[in-house]
Amino acid sequence: MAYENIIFEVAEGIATITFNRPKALNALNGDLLDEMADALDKIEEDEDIRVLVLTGSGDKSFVAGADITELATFNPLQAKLFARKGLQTIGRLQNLFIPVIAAVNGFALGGGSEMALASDFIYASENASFGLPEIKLGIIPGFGGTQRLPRLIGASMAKEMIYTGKLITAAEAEKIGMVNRVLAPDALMDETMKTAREIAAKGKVSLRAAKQAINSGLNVDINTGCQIETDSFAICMASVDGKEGTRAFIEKRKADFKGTLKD
Ligand code: DAK
Repeated sequence: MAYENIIFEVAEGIATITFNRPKALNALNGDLLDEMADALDKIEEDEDIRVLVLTGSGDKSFVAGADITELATFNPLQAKLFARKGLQTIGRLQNLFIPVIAAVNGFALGGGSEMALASDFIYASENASFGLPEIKLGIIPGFGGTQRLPRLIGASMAKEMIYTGKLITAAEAEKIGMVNRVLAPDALMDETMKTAREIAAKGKVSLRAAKQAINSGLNVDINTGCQIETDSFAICMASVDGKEGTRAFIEKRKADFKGTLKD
């Protein structure tokens, strides 16, 4: 599939999807979601890809939400199809085997904030802003924002943001634990890639196990969560990477993780 609404690149085991509709501040339309689904298929099929980075083209916007111009044209069936596409794509991001980092370089509004929230963590440039402004359009978030935001920053903070639709700055987002780091705009991608490379050097099986244990554990009681962790730990110990990591420590050398899920 040829991409017109995203740029998909892979280098050093790191895939990057750049939302690329700068004239509409990278708003999410149906075609973009189709292209993203195709790129996620490629990522899932490629054993060598260890980390996914999401960002927006230009310096003004990550994603300014769902494409309101397109939304306004939908009949109920089209609205349902769009909602299904978006939910599937965002669900796939959250459950992708590899870690996903959102490098937010400007507006992350509505579906854009929701896309970032489905990533494993967020780095933001100083000029980034976040918000779920759907209430101003007479609707509510539909790509999981009412669920993921309260889990991340607490119900009170999330309710204030969702009920008012107000935007918050990157600094405020960092203060409430929505973003991990705030960086100068020209340092955002360098620092994101630095972290992506650091993660990419780890074992793919253990990264997957850690992501699965954390994500699944957040939705269950702590005893069940610890059981999930135990099962995931056992899988790591049986893996090539688990054996290599412990052997490398004993032999006082750097571990050479193969990153394969096949063994
Ligand atoms: N959609 C389409 N075009 C957009 C857009 C958007 N979300 N945001 C910006 N643009 C376009 C503008 O129309 C403008 O186009 P031209 O007029 O140049 O043709 C261009 O991008 C530049 O925008 P502005 O001229 O407005 O730039 P400013 O710097 O003045 O303002 C802004 C930037 C981001 C504050 C402003 O553009 C803005 O408020 N944009 C809308 C943000 C917003 O409300 N986002 C939330 C969208 S609703 C669902 C699932 C999900 C959703 C719904 C349902 N289900 C599962 C059912 C999601 C809903 C949303 O995300």
